[in-house]
Amino acid sequence: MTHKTAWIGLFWLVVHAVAGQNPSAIWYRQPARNWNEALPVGNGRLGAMVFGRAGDELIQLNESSLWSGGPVNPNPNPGVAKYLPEIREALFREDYAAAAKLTQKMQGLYTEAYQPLGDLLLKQDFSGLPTDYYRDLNIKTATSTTRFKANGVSYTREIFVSAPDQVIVLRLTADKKGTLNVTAATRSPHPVTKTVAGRDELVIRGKAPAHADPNYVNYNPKPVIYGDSAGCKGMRFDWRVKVRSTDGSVSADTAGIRIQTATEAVLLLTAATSFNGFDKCPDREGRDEKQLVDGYLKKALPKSIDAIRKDHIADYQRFFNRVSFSLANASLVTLPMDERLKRYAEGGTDPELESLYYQFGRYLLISSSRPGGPPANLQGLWNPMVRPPWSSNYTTNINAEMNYWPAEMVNLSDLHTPLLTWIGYMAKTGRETTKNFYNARGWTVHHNSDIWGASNPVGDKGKGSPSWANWAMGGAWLSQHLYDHYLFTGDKKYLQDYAYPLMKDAALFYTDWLVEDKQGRLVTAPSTSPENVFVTEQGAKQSVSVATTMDMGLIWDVFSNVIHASSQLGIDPDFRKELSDKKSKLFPLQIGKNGNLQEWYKDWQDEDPQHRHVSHLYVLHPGREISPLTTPKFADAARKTLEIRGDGGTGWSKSWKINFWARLHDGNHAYKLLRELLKLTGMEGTDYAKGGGTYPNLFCAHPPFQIDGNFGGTSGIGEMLLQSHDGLLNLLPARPDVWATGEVKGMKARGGYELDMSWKDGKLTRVAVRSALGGNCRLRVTNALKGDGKTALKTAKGVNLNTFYKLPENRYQTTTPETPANGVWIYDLATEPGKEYVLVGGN
Ligand code: FUC
Repeated sequence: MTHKTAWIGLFWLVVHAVAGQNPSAIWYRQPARNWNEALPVGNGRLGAMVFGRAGDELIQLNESSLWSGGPVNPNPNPGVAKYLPEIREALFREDYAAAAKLTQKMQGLYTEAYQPLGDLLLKQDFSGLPTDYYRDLNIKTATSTTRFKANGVSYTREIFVSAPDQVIVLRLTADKKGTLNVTAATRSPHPVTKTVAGRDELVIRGKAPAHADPNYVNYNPKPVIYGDSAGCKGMRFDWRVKVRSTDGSVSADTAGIRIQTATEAVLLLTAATSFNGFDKCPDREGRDEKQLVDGYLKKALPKSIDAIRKDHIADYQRFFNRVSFSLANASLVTLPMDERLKRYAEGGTDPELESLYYQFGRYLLISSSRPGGPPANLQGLWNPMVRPPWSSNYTTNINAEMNYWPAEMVNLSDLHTPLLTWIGYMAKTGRETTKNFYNARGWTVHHNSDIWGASNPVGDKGKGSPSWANWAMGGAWLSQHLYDHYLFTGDKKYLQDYAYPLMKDAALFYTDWLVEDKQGRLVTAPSTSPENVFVTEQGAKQSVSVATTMDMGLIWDVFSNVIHASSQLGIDPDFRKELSDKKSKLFPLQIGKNGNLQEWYKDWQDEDPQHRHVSHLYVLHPGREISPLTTPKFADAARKTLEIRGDGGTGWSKSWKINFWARLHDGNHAYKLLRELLKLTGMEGTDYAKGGGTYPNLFCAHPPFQIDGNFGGTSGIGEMLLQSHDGLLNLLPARPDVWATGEVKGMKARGGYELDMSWKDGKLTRVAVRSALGGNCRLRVTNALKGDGKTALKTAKGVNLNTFYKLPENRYQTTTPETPANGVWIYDLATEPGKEYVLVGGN
């Protein structure tokens, strides 16, 4: 070995060692063998999955507004409202089969599907196999790097997606002058035209399908349709690949751009679509996508790569750096991620993997959900398929909301806004839906939506199962997001001008949707418990009945929130009174013969007692009707329900269960499920290929990949560390024993509080509370704290006067959150806006 190769060898060792030590790097020793090993980068709008292959690199690309279809048909199945009285009649004579048949008639069309843009392919010819291979995703800088050695040259590829400059930047370098020879080609799953601009730019133009069937619909001869004779549907896109700079020679034809004898090359990629809003024909009324792309390139091209990178990192870190989280203890940080997950699944200790997973959820939200764009969909931003699983759309019976559970608490409130904005669009189509399908006022969304704000019950006019298609509760669940954003930020203007009118109109729908049963209780009919099936006394398997627990819980929630919001705003006293009256007449929560919280109207058996949906526990999480601090008897019943449901389940189901157990203050059980969520799956040649868990790239496996499980996992960890939904701030309410020592900084709580917490050997040692809105900050902790001299802590007494912590009327409440308990300290801290308070404990 010459001195030189020895030095290069040492250099690689150092690079690897340093990268391996970096707790923010997700790294590997080999390229991705499939999509679930590729690494996601994105700026909310433009996304890429980087495979990191040496000789034939594949970078799969997305643009967040590229969907099939066009504006919804507001009345796709006219006249079906006439079935509603018949359905109710059948339900009240307990003829569930007849009710289900009629309910199925009340269906509209399926949603459209999120579309891929295409692939960038980089070809480099080498003799022999590359060595010294390394690739990573650094979530501290939102950059992915691939390095390898071939023909005695070290090549590096760096890729990041800039939000300030709206371009994907790809920088290719060789460590020996003139040894970079590469061809960049493109392909798209859609029909496109390719042209060359100048000698260094590819222009790819095409159209998304006018319609794409969901992947589970298989009865149409043409499931994907391109072209719309009306000139409305079929979104146009314009995608460019341009060599920004290189010291080599460049030539291009439609087969690709060739860069030769270079040492460095910087490629800029960007794209735009003609999407012009949920209610505009993307073709005829579309935006000028060419002009948009030209604008992005014009702005980015004069900037140096260092300037683009600097602005990208600053932009990304203004979100990412708001929160830090670390757990003490030995970890497997020096291993590549696939190896690390494997060791973890075998029982290895890796607290840094757990904190990284939490931060990875934040990374994904920052990368897939930016104001102005559509919300993160079922796969966030990343999808290679024209007919992706479940259309990669918004499933509102759990998945779309789960994506945004962490947003407020992980200090990314501003990235919640894409969902909040789209709720407004869904409400617009939703008003037509309630009128046309039910002759009702207000709005709602059924279990599926898309970029067009679809809200009708899907099912293709009678072909879908009512167990999922006819669930009319999306408006209630989404309204919780509208209100939580207010509770965390205290933004009254937003509440008054935007959120409250939408929440009020959602509640209005439910005032029409509820009917009285024979005993005068208010019930929903028809009613389902997402996607579950019950077994009647006669042994029949049915899904449509009356007043499921989830329905009642969701209506309790939206009514409670509208009551609170209207009193905060000092408006609508009559409506408030109506909602209060109706709330007190809602069909009650029931405890079943097994001590569980009942899912159904009657104490029926489930067809599948371990069904992945645990919809009736909505009241525990993300709802707040049940809590160990206010309704202990019902919290015990919820626990029993979870025990019966079991710990199994798909990715998102396990994530939800982490949140449930955290809300039951059982950190060890939540932690057990977190470990299971992180179970490596989908690896070729291992035993981990069964069931849900985590892919080598840290994406959550339903399977297939759904991003909800990632976000639900981050939210679950958040709920283990801090809760603020039931009358006070509960610090470390579900800390597992193994997280004995740690620190989290920058978490948010309702009422505009931001918290830092450090703990050692299970005891809080330092808490910093930053108050944005002032008011009484009531803290529940499990060891004594005292002010640091300037700060006065008082033992909490009476009702918390902070209005953000006012508990709704709750007929199941038997105790108050401030009730003294063994091993618990509850303090009041008077806060002023803009001030920080430091509390110390532990001695
Ligand atoms: C619901 C779930 C499925 C899947 C789909 C996207 O229908 O029941 O498991 O997550 O949404």
